[in-house]
Formats: sequence, structure tokens, C-alpha cells
Amino acid sequence: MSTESFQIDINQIPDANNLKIGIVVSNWNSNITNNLLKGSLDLLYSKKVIKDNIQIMNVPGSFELVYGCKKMQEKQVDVVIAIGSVIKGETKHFEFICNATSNGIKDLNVNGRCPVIFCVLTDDNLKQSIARSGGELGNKGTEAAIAAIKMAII
Ligand code: DLZ
Repeated sequence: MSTESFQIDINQIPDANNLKIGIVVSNWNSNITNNLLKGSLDLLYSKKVIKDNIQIMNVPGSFELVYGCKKMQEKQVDVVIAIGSVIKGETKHFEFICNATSNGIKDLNVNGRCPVIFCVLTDDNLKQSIARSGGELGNKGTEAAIAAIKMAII
């Protein structure tokens, strides 16, 4: 049984028609990241974010998210969402990518001009990733978009 929980009344999230949002998406495991992106966009549009106020940037892999988000912070956006999917393989690549990406995004939150939301799945296998990107455990992209609106209006 999963212990994950994210209970929120979507109606309590304010409309965000004035917000400018940057989304940086990793192309690695794009079947997963595209679903996360869709989850984010659906939520943002439901909260009246204007399509022209959303800038989307693609990067090759999660390791490149930090640089992409840094560039995105330099644009006139109120918040950035970093979307990626790292799936454990047979080598230590997983640890290096996860550590570098999470630390890099943390640093951008400390030093950058606007918040960066961490929407990077770090799963043991593809089944877990599918479950969290629009499957039985919801869509972390949707949750990231909610976090983005909350952080942008702080
Ligand atoms: C190389 C690599 C590997 C093995 N696995 C993943 C992954 O599961 N998820 C992901 O987003 N990226 C992966 N990458 C690519 C790296 O993030 C990066 O793009 C390359 O190392 C080039 O810097």
C-alpha cells in the first residue's frame, strides 16, 4: 500500500490569470515527462493561466534541468517548474543525476530571482513512474503546478 498522500481542495487554489510561468522539461523518458507536462498544463489552464504566459523549454536530460531552469529564471516569469524522470538502472548514474539535479534546483531556489518547483520523478522502475504521471497514484505534474501557483503568490 502506498503511503504517499497529497490531499488538496483544488477549489482553494486561487485563479492565476496574472501569473507568468516557465516550464523546463527533460526529454529523457519523454513518455513520462510529457504526461507530467500535460498534468501541469491542465491544472494551470483550469486556473486561468493564459497560454501566452507559459514558456516551455526542452532540455536533453534531467541533468540539464538546472541550467535550463537558470536560463528560465532570467526571463520574466514568476515561477519555474522543472519536469524530469530518472529511472534507476544498473549503474550509479541514477544517484549522480538525482543528487546533482535536486541540489542544483535547491541552489536556484536559494539564489535565483524566483522559485523553482521540483517535479522530477526518481523511481526504481518504469511501473512506479507510470503510476505517478497520470496513473493510479495521480499526476505529480498537477501537484507541481499547484505548488507553483502557491509559491508564485507568496
Ligand atoms: C544518461 C542518463 C541516464 C542513464 N538516465 C537518465 C534518466 O533516467 N533520466 C534522465 O532524465 N536522464 C538520464 N540520463 C541523461 C542525463 O540526464 C544527461 O542528459 C546526460 O548525462 C548528458 O549530460
